[in-house]
Amino acid sequence: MASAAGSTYGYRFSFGPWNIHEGADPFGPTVRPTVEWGKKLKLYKKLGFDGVQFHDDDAVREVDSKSGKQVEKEAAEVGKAIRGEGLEVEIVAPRLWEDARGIDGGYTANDPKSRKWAIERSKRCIDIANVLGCDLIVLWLAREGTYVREAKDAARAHEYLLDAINAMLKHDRKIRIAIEPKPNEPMDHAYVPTIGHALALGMMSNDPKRVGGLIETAHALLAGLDPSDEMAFALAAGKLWSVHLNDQNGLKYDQDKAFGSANLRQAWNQVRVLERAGYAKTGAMVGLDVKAMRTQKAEVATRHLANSRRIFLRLIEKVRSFDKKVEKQFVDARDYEGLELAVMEHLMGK
Ligand code: 3MF
Ligand code: MG
Repeated sequence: MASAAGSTYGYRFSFGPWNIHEGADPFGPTVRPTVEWGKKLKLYKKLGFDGVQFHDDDAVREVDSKSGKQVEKEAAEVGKAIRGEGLEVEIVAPRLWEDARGIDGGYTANDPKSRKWAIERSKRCIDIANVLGCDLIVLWLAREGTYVREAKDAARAHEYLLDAINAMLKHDRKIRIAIEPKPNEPMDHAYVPTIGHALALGMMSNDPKRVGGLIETAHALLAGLDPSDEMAFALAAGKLWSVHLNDQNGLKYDQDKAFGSANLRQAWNQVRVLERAGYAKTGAMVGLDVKAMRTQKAEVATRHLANSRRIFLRLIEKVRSFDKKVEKQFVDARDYEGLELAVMEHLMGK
């Protein structure tokens, strides 16, 4: 059975420091003490993880108010601590949505000063990634959308997004950008809701080779789409550069539940698609973006991470042990009812 110490079948896992959190929600305050970064860092290997996902300001606090030199100095210290743990930085993402200048979106804000700030901040993010030895920038376009359609010129907004992407690609000739689509929340409608939108935008950029995607399970489900098909689309284009595996119970707020906990069959299909495409061999990591339940006590508030990883590895075993001959027979006979039952029996442990 897969455990933290057991085989990972060639897969490597990552999570972000925000995935160990104080349990606040929109209706109540924090319920667990803050775990300081140094302690979180020590938990990575213990929980079976190899990679750290960062926002720029997870790595360097108050990045806007510091000089470029200071930012790089602090990033270098963080990088050293990470390497000291035998870990690597998988991604760095500019966190534009917590700053007052990003209220109306950063890249697509109507105020040109905000747009300029967003691009400058994204360049700082790239500088931080460079110091951390990471070439992958993730863009979750949180507030790049509208509550009210008439509030922005949507066609123009896509040009602004391209301006920002092109400025980032120009700032550093080696970095790659993975767009993380999400259809809504915090906005009523976001401009890049699916991987199709993300990759199309990348193709319109000045260097399409360096723009790809990160697919989060919950985000695909919120768009009413099947996460495994979203992943397959990106994989077919050679553009699935990371994933945020988690789960989501229907069309409601973004839940970030433990992977497979709400939709086991869909989780199996995501794992199947990754496995069949040789995702592990591409060098990309299996990122998780999961939240602990608010009810969870502090001492067990990392279980959601270990559990998601375990469910992923158990599903790898299930994918590998599914009888390919039986599968082929049902497919050849076009007996998809038979195929479905075979899958269900397999998942139920027959
Ligand atoms: C929001 C998300 C984000 C991104 C993160 C990294 C806070 O729904 O999924 O998590 O994953 O910002 O890009
Ligand atoms: Mg995410």
